[in-house]
Amino acid sequence: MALTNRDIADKFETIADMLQIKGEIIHRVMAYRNAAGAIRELARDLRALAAEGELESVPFVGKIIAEKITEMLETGKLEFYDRLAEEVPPGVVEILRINGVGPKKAKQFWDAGITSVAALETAAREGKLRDMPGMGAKSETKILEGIESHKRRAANTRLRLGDALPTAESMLRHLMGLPGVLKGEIAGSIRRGKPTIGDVDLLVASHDPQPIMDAFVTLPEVARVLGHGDTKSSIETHSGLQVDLRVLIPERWGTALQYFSGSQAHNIHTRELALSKGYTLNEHAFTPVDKDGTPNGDPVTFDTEEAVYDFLGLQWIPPEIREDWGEIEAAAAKRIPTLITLDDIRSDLHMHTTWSDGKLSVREMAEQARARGREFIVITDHSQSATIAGGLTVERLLAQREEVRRADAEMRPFRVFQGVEMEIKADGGLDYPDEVIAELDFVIASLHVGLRQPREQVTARLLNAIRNPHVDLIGHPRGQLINERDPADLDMDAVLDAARQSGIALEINANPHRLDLEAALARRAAELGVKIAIDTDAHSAADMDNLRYGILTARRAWLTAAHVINTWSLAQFEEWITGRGKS
Ligand code: DGT
Ligand code: CA
Ligand code: CA
Ligand code: ZN
Repeated sequence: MALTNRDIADKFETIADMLQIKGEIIHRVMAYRNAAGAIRELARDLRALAAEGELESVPFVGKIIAEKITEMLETGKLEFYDRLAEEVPPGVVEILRINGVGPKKAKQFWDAGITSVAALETAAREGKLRDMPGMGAKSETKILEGIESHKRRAANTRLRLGDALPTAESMLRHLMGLPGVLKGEIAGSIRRGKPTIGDVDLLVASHDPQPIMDAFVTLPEVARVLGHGDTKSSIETHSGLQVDLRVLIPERWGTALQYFSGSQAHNIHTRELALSKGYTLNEHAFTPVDKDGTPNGDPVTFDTEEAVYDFLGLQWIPPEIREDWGEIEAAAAKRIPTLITLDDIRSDLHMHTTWSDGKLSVREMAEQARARGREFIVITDHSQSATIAGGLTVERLLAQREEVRRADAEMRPFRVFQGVEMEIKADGGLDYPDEVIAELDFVIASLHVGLRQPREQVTARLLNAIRNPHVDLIGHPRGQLINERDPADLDMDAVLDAARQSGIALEINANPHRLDLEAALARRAAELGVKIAIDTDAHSAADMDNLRYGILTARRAWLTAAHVINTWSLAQFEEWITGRGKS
C-alpha cells in the first residue's frame, strides 16, 4: 500500500499529539507538527522528492524527519510511531482533540484509566470527573460540551472559507456599530485567507468591554454560548461555527492583532526573534528578560502591527503569507513583494451563461462584470460532451458567437470575447476538433471526468491539452472540491513543466469550493515562470463576488500583479491570444 503525502502528514500530526501527552518539550512536538503542516501543503509528491534525494528541501524537514519519511515510503510503516502507539493509546490522542482538554488533562484521564472519548463521556455523565484534582462540576459540564462539539466536528471537518468569512464579517459589522468600539478585525486563519477554517477569531478595541461581551453573546447568529467572560467570549453559530471574541484596549491593539492572526508557526518564529533581542513575546506584550528568562523591565505594547514588526527589525508582513514559509527572512531583508490586490484585476476569463448551465445571458453577465469594474471578459460555456451541464454542440457554439459579437459591439469600450470551457475527455481526447477551437478567441481546457484515473493516465490527458497550441488556459487544474473530492493524482512536476514550455496559463479558480490551484502550487508555478489566471468561473452575478477568495489564494502564493494575466490591459491580452495563433 503506497502512502500519500496526506497519510504521512497525519502520522506526524499524531506523533506530535502523542509526544505532547507524554510531556515532551514543545520544540520536539512542534518539529513534528510543523513537518506535518508543510507536507500537507506540499506541492510535490514526497515519493518524487525522495527519489531525487531532496526530502530536506521541504520546510521543517531535517535529517531525522527525512529518514522517517523514507522509512514510511519504503516499508509503509514507521517503527517510531508503532512504539509510541503501544505506549499512548489512540483513544487518548482523540481525547486531546476535545475542546478544553489539553495534554495535561489528557494524561490525567489516561492515568485514571480513561482511554477513549466514549469512556470519558460515560465518566462525565456519571459525575466521576468532578472529584479529580483540578476539576469540578463546572469543568465536567465543559468536557461534555466539548465532546458534543468534537463529535459534530469529526462529522463535518473544517468549514470552507467562503462559508465562514461572510458570517464573521456580519458579526464584526454588528460589533463595530456598538458604542465605544474603536477598532475591530477578523484575525486567525480567516485573515490569512486559508481555504478552510477551524474557528473564527474576532478582535475589538475598546475601553469598556462588558457591554460588547453582552451584545456579542446575543447576536442573531448565536446558537449556543460556549463562554461569556470579561474580555473573552465564545459562541457557536447555527451552522456549527465557533466564534471567539476578545476585547482589549487600543494601546495593545498591534501586539494582540499580530498574535491572534497567527499562524502558530509564524508566531513561534517571531517569538524566537524577540528572544534573540532579549524579550519574550506573547499575546499581551514584549517583556524584557534576563538570560535565564526572568523579567527585568516593563512590558512593551504597540498599538499597530507595523510597530510590532518594526520592533523586531522586520517589514510589515501581509497576513496571507504568515505561515513561516520564508516571509520572516524576506521581511528581514526588506524584500516582501507587493502582493496582488482586487484592484489589479481587469478581466475575468472564465464565465458561464444560459447557453450552458449559467443563470444569466451573455449580455447580463457582461453588464454584471462591468458593474464590478472588469474591463473585458471571456464567455466560456461548457463543451458538447458535458451534456448534464448543457454543453454546446459545434452548431450551438457558432450560434452563440453571434450573440457574443453583438454584446461586444454594443458595449464598447467594454469587451466580450468568445471562448469555451472544453472537456478533456476520459479517453484523453479533446471535445472539439482543432479547426473548431482555432476559430475561438480563447480556449480553456478542464478536467471534470475521469478524475480518479491512475496518475500516469490522468497526467497524460492533461499534458495533451496543455500541448495543444489552441488551448490557452487550464481551468481548476487539479479538480478538487474542498471537503468533498480529493484532487486528481497528477504529476504536477510534469504539468508545470509543460505549462511553462507551452506558455499556457494555469488557473486559480476563485470559487471557494475549489480554490484550485491551491497556494503552494500556484507559488511554485509562478516561480517556474508559468502564467497564472484568477477567474471566478461565475454561473451567476453573485459568483462574480468570489473573486476575493481567488485573490486571497494568490496572495498566499506570494503572487504580484505581474504573475497574473488578468491584470493585463486589453491590448496586452489581445496581443497574447493573437500571438497564440487565434483571433
Ligand atoms: P484555525 O482556527 O484552525 O483555522 O487556525 P487559526 O490560525 O485561526 O488558529 P486558532 O484559532 O487556534 O488561533 C488563532 C491564532 O492565535 C493562531 O493563528 C496563532 C495564535 N495562537 C493560538 N494558539 C497558539 C499557541 O499555542 N501558540 C502560539 N504561538 N500562537 C497561538
Ligand atoms: Ca481560528
Ligand atoms: Ca480560535
Ligand atoms: Zn467553468
